[in-house]
Amino acid sequence: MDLVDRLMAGDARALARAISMIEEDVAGAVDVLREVFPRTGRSMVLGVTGAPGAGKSSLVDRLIAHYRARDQKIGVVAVDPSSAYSGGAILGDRVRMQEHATDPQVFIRSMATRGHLGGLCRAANDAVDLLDAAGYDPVVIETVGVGQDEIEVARAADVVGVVLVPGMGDDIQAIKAGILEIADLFIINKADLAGADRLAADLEGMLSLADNSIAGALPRHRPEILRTVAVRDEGVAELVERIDSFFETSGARRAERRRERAESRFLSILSERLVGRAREKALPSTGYRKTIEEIAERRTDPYTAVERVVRKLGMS
Ligand SMILES: Nc1nc2c(ncn2[C@@H]2O[C@H](COP(=O)(O)OP(=O)(O)OP(=O)(O)O)[C@@H](O)[C@H]2O)c(=O)[nH]1
Ligand SMILES: [Mg+2]
Repeated sequence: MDLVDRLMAGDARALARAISMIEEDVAGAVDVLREVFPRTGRSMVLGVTGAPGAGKSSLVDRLIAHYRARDQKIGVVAVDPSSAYSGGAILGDRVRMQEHATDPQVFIRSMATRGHLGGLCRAANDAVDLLDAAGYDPVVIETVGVGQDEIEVARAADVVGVVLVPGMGDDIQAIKAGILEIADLFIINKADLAGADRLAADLEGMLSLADNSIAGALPRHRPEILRTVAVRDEGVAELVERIDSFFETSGARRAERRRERAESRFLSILSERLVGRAREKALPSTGYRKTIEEIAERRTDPYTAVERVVRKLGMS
């Protein structure tokens, strides 16, 4: 059997191998994706994002237990965009979710990148497709909230849970506008710590303001606020219930999101390819460095430099 057949038959090693191929961007990775693609779009994709240390992995660990109790096969992709800068990988997650490491119905994978963030975003989307094709449902994407990147990754999800922690003072101010737009559920984790009530109240206030200012194509669903204590499994059963009901009732929004996702995937692959071709064809590495130098020294403006490349490609 070839890799794709094995993957779709539920062989976890084949799945792991395929994800590595995507991560390493090796030849053949695209063929794998092309082949699995018609078998994707069936799983519920759940995004879990929040600040470093908010308890995302602990929460996901509990979610795994709940979905397993319902006999669902669950896949987790943990993405850490910040590790792109340090070049490190995510070590904690393996440990945090170790309890499930031997369960063949649970697949956990951490992803980091050696290249650029756009690449990580694409790889994460592709990994979700592979897990979906392999029959994992739900597929969870855990991303660390460090900036715009996790918002991009979370966009790949059907349901997005934003994890917050009480007692961080100006936490609310730190919530970026983009997060507000993508959040379907706010999860106040570590609700055992002081300040959960205040955080909930602040959040309510912020959502009321946002109700009046965010205009969307569809009537805006007001995100619910839930409380959990992941380490004690408190509030997690309710969270699973809210996720289910959100998924069931958000068909129109989900369809819209899937279209947005299709568009952003298409455009990002297109631009990656076009830039790649441009550099290959019109800017051999010496030419590339020379161009950057010229712009840096302000001998050429960036628009003219790009125009030169476009002309050279016969595209203008
Ligand atoms: N008091 C308390 N501690 C918690 C709770 N949930 C998680 N923790 C602790 O918070 C710490 C961070 O938990 P993680 O699950 O690793 O958090 P994370 O958001 O995945 O962290 P990163 O992936 O590093 O961003 C751990 O020491 C957990 O034991 C909770 O509900 N209450
Ligand atoms: Mg984590």
